Parts: sequence; structure tokens; C-alpha cells
Amino acid sequence: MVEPVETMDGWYSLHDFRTIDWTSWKLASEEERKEAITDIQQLLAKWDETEEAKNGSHVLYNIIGQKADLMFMFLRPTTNELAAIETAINKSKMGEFLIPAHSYFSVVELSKYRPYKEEHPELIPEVAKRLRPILPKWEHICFYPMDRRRYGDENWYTLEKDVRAKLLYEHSMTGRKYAGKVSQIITGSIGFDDWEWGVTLFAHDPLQFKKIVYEMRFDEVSSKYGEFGEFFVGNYLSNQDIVSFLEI
Ligand code: 76R
Repeated sequence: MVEPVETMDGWYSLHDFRTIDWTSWKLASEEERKEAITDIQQLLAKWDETEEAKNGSHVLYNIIGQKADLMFMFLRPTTNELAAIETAINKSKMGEFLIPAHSYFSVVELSKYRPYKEEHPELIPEVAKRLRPILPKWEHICFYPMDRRRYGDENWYTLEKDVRAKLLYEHSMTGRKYAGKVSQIITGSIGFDDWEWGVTLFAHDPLQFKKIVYEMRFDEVSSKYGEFGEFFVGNYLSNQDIVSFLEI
């Protein structure tokens, strides 16, 4: 039967991309730059506390290329918290030197294509942990949005549910080959943002992004039914790294 799949939805997600206004940054006094760095450190320390209390998670990466300089990814239980984070960045001294570059709003999503014997699989500890994940602090990140195709005969949304389940199962077998090399978080954004899903991948070696995405292009679920948006790739910035990144 052509019917939707039930999803399990976890923490809300915001990918927040910023470009540094280097000209203003360099023209600012040393005092102003110090204030801005202190502000961003205070925000990071506050977000670290939230993460330690398991009330959310975040990471910061330095994006390669001209699409942005920084990408924050935030996970929080409510959309209010995500909006408050955005406002806090904008109101901070550092915010004066950040130009919004892009953003993506979604929610951590797991689907129930795989049959569960439990009535409430979202309560299984491993599932609960995947719905409210602590983001890995791996060296590299790759983010891109995607859709499932709806053209003529290549229409994901007219496929029967068990056919979609089979195609996603095959997809997951390709994914499993990258265990330990690529860690993935799928966030759903139907009704939230311009694409249907956000794909966030973490890796120790950036080449693994190219390898997994290439290999998956040959899985039917991607070759026939995948449409892809812009890719953003970056290098991890620890709370210390961001200070040296900003130093003139
Ligand atoms: O339940 C599970 O999470 C395991 C099975 C699984 C599903 C249902 C799975 C496994 N994925 C699922 C769903 Mn995935 N995934 C992507 C991309 O570039 C591309 O071609 C696609 C981008 C990657 C790289 C990837 C990686 N996956 C989805 C969905 C929702 C589909 C829907 O509902 O229509 C999307 C959009 C999507 C896209 N996937 C895995 C991986 C990896 C590495 C795995 C194996 C994870 C593991 O078993 O540890």
C-alpha cells in the first residue's frame, strides 16, 4: 500500500552558517576584539553546560570555501531554545562581526520502516539516544539537504511502503560499510525548510565523505529517487581553535 511511514522525531536542529566580516574585524580595536572573543567563549561554555546536562548538543566547524566561514549545529528539545540561541549570537559582541550566510532548520528523524516489536520503539534506550544524540566531535563535517524525487515514474511518494523499506534497507547496507569512518545524522525538514531531509556526516578523514556519497549514488534509493542540494564541508573548531582562528 502507498502509505506514509511513521517517523520518530527527536531534538530540533539548526545548522547556522556565518561569514566573518574580516574587514570590520581587522578595523576593530583590540579591546573590541577581546570583548567579542570573550562573548563567544561564554556562549560556548554555556552550550557546553547544556550538553553536559544532556539537554542538547552543539558543534562548531570551519567551512571550506566561500559559502560560509563557520557552521554551528545546534540540537535542542524546543524550537524556542533554537531561536534563543540565534538571538544570543546576534546580540553578542561577536555577532557584530558575523554575517548570516545560510541556515537549515530540521528535526532529528528515525523512520519505522524496520518493524519493531515494541509498541513504543522511541523508548528503547538505543533509539532514544539516537533521537537525542550528543554530536560527535570528529575532525570533519559534511552537511547537505536532499529530496526524494517526484517525477513521472521516478516518484518515491507513489512507491509502496514495503518497496521503500527494501530500498532503504539496501541503502543502509552500503552505509554500514562505513561504520567507524562515517557517522550520520538524518534530520527531517518536510514542512520546516526548503528540502525534505538534512544529511549531516562526520568523519576523521574528509575523503570518506566523497567515498560514501559516491558509493551511495549507485544505490537505487539515491540513483532513482535522490535529489541533492548544496554541500558544506568543514574542519572541527574546538573552543580553543576558535580563538586562534580569530586572532589577527
Ligand atoms: O534505521 C536506520 O537509521 C538504519 C537504516 C537507514 C535508514 C532508514 C539508514 C542507514 N539511512 C536511512 C534513512 Mn541513510 N543516509 C543518507 C545519506 O548521499 C546520499 O546518497 C544519501 C545521503 C547518507 C550518506 C546516509 C548514510 N538515509 C535515510 C533517509 C530518510 C529516507 C526516507 O525516509 O525516505 C535519508 C534521506 C538518508 C540519506 N544511512 C544509513 C547512512 C549510513 C552511513 C547508514 C548506516 C548507519 C548504520 O547502520 O550505522
